[in-house]
Amino acid sequence: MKRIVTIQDISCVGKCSLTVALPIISATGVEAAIIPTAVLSTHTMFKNFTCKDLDDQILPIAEHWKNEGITFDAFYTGYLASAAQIDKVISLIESLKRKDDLVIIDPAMADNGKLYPAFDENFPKEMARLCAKADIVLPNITEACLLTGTEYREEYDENFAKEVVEKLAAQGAEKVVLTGAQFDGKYGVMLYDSKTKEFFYYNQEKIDAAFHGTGDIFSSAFTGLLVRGKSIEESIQIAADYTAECIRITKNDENANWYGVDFERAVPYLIDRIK
Ligand code: PXL
Repeated sequence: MKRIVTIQDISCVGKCSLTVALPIISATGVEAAIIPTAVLSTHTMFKNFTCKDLDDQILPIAEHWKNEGITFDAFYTGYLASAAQIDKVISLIESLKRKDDLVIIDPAMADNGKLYPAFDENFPKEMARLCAKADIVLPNITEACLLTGTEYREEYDENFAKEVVEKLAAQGAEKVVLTGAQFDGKYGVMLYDSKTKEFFYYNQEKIDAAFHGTGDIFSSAFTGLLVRGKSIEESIQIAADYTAECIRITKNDENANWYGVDFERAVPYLIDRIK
């Protein structure tokens, strides 16, 4: 059985980061090991959330695993609690990664032109150092702009999206998967492979609704599918369709929570698509 270690926070309520990564990776038929970067009472879109940084656990956990000979097919990182965690996560990957293991980085730090509340302006520069180590980096357009020092635009065209992903790849990542790529009346996911210099675009129907945690749902499904053995293009398509299905279900349920999507109800859809 393949095994992923995912490194991100545990928001006790909020349906994001580890509370979605664990069930979704499991649903893809891949083992999910974790390192919680912090424990929060809720995600940071709630007011007055608590946060305990688990920074001092990252390296001791890595050392124990190294001594036990524990290996992973992929290292998948999401929301990190502070800039100080970046070097620790880089050390962990350098210490445990074997030649063919995948490094997948979701620079979960911003959306809609704005950094998440817990981060200062220095954070994207630090996150860019981690993204430089990635086989695949999974930003939205806000994150791609912040990581490359590009001025954010609410509206942009295909050339702008291509330029930003090329710039990000030039900083070190081999492939860039830009989520929520919206231009020229289209909405979808753009893949750039810096080795072949090729682009792939998966066009989706745009659903008129925005929910927290959908980036984590896409990234978790994508990573599970890829490690399970799907091609990168197929992993993008199924993960994007699954995320859309989660949004559709949530939008159509007037009793759904405001703080996240009902990804649980679409798990059968995801499993059906894997068969
Ligand atoms: O979904 C990204 C995310 C993860 N973790 C925490 C967050 C957010 C987005 O707001 O606040 C704690």
